[in-house]
Amino acid sequence: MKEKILMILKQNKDEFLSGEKISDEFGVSRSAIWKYMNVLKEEGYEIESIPRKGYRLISSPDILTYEEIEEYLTTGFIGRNIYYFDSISSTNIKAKEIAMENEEGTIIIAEEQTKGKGRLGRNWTSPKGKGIWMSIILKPKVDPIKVAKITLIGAAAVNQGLKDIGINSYIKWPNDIVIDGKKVCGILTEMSCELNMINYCIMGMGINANLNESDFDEELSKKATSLKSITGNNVDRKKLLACILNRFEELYIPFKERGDIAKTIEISRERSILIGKRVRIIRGELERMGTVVDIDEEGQLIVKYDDGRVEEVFSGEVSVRGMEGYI
Ligand code: BT5
Repeated sequence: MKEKILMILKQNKDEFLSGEKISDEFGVSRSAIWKYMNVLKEEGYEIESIPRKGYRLISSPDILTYEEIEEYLTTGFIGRNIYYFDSISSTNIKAKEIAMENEEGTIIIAEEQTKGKGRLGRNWTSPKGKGIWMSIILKPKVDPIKVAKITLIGAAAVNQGLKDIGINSYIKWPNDIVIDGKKVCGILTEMSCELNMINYCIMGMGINANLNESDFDEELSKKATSLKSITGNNVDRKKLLACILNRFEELYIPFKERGDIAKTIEISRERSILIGKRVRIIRGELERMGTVVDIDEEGQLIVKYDDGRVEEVFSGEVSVRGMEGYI
């Protein structure tokens, strides 16, 4: 009911809605409406109430609930079912817990993660109300070996979503988005599968929207930054989130239906920060130097090693670093 009242307030923004009208529309008492209004106010909605005139929505809080992003969403199924948390250990962990009983496209989103995860057991800094920390539940009927491609689709979607709000970024294959040589987004894809069938796949995205430099410790601030630091302004997290989800669905549907990632590869190449660069490819203890030549049709990185050999690097468990540091 609270969501319905919020919707009608939003639809009539700038106008007063009488308690009677809301009460007739939804068949609840006027005192119940008054209580819902108070709950909304506690959540940060600014609502003016004047006797005999009614209620008027003045402003909405900066939170990433379905009600707040819906107006920007154009998707069919991605982001149409959202679990929203003020604080959580990790959205990927929660997504795994509820993946089996929720449909594809369901999203878990939190204002803060207390145990945000990176790849290979690393941590992900996720302070409250400043980033976009979310996981998407996916159930593609493809061979489990193809799941690494979902990370590439995610990266391309973030790059395009940023472009939609006027921010230029680069893709650092396979899972980072980079601006001014620093990381603004990381992606962690995990899955549960049987021999040749995926039960579910979780794509987690962390986007540093409005973090301040002081949100990163000294070590991290050498390689991480936020959209706010780059643009000098707070970005609209609601709009950005919706743009990313819209772009993700566009790129994911051809993959899900026909295994087609042509558009994703086109974006990955065009916006690649690695092609032409000298890099270190790190696999466990092993480190090799080479130059990135291309990204192939399957989304593999083509590297020419210093000994002259050319190899395809499959995203799996490698880290790619620049000669001196992160890039
Ligand atoms: C990643 O791992 O980049 C994947 C990050 C995925 C985070 C999302 S948030 C929502 C969802 N729920 C989760 O629990 N996780 C996902 P990796 O490539 O391993 O990079 C991790 C490294 O990035 C760390 O070791 C740090 O050096 C650095 N790092 C940590 N927090 C960062 C941040 N907020 N911004 C940029 N770099 C960060």
